[in-house]
Amino acid sequence: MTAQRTLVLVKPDGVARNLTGAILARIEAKGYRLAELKQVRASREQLAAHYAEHEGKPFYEPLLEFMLSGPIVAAIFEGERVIEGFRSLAGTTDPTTAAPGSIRGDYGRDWGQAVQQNLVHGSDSAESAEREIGIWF
Ligand code: IDP
Ligand code: MG
Repeated sequence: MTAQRTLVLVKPDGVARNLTGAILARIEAKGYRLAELKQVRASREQLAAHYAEHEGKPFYEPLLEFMLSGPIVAAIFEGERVIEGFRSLAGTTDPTTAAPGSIRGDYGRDWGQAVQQNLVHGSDSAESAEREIGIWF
């Protein structure tokens, strides 16, 4: 069996704050292999596909606007249980209360639109990972 894959996005806040290298370094340091990497400007269509599960929620439109606001770095990382391993490194969704030591806990906070600017995305299941990798690569 090939090692598990996950899609990681460094969101526009992470790129704008020059945290891309620091974030990728944490994932590599945990032992996951960087398989693909690129910087992109997302299209609305890509984001609508990526965030389809959230369509209709109050934060959906502002989330798309945020994700369109600047470059994103997309990566594929590989390794045993990398999906849950990266979600643990990222920390919980709300950066204000994400555990210190996690990416969101160490670098994130509420900048005015609570929860939204939380630096990273990581796939939440093997099915999501394959679907999302198809959107970005
Ligand atoms: P996750 O990124 O931890 O998997 P999801 O619930 O899948 O969290 O939400 C997707 C993204 O939508 C979050 O990472 C965050 O940027 C944004 N988001 C989630 N909940 C809220 C909210 O209540 N207000 C504003 N933005 C939110
Ligand atoms: Mg999610």
